[in-house]
Amino acid sequence: MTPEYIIIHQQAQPHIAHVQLNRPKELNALNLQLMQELRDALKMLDEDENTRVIVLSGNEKAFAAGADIRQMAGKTAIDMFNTDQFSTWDAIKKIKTPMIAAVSGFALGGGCELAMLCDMIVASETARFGQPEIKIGVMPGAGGTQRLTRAVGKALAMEMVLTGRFITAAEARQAGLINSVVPQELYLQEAFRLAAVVAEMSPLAVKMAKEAVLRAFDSTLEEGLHFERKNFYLLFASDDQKEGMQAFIDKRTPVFTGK
Ligand code: DAK
Repeated sequence: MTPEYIIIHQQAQPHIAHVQLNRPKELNALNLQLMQELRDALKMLDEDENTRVIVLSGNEKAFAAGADIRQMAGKTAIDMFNTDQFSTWDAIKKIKTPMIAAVSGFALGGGCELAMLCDMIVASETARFGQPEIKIGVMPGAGGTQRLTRAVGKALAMEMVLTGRFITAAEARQAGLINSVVPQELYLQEAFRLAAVVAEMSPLAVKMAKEAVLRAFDSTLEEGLHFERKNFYLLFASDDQKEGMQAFIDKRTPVFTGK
């Protein structure tokens, strides 16, 4: 079925897919259907051998202004439990292909959390990041208190979560939340430039490196180092390791196959 609230550009550039959130009138508010469509698209692209990097964007006004408040407003705790939206978010967390968020305008609440689920964030100068859930009587529920705090530290995370203040792209860059800030007309171009650099690497090594970096968030240093070592050894079983090292010796560009 054709998705209603997202657009999938499968080979936007060689080896790069582009998924665009597309509920512009509601500033890409993340309703349940949108999140399910996004999960299905990302899983499909993750299984596609030709896709090495996924760029996720909204539009110029909004990456996403959060979960859909109208859809949540009347819900009880039991409704929330039965809907189990977390399984959708958990499935996105398991995507092995690197994801780059290209953010312009609002990335708020669940929108900021979705950007933080991506592996890198490129922002337009107009981007605004925030966790304003406190203003509507709740708190972040999809990683905002955890991923934001790990990225920007306690002081700024507390301020954003307890006051709902939005931060600018420049502040987000300085705090270490995002990778780069560019003029609005260039933010997608910059995301694709970064994606193209990653897409040139061995897709196997990229996935294993992503997995190992993410492991740093939920392991001790010793466990993380152990995990890193396992993936490092494993890559010596790949054609890409042989090709990459031989190409260096031959002074030529490697041709990686992901095998
Ligand atoms: N939900 C629903 N509709 C939204 C929306 C949202 N989050 N954000 C904006 N809209 C709608 C507005 O209602 C308006 O619709 P109409 O009135 O035209 O029909 C349209 O988008 C344009 O918005 P505005 O007229 O308000 O536009 P402005 O430029 O004046 O203001 C704004 C832009 C982004 C500052 C403002 O719209 C705003 O404050 N929006 C709400 C931001 C917010 O509070 N976000 C956090 C929502 S709570 C979970 C996972 C995640 C979450 C929860 C659970 N699980 C896995 C269980 C996440 C929760 C949240 O994100």
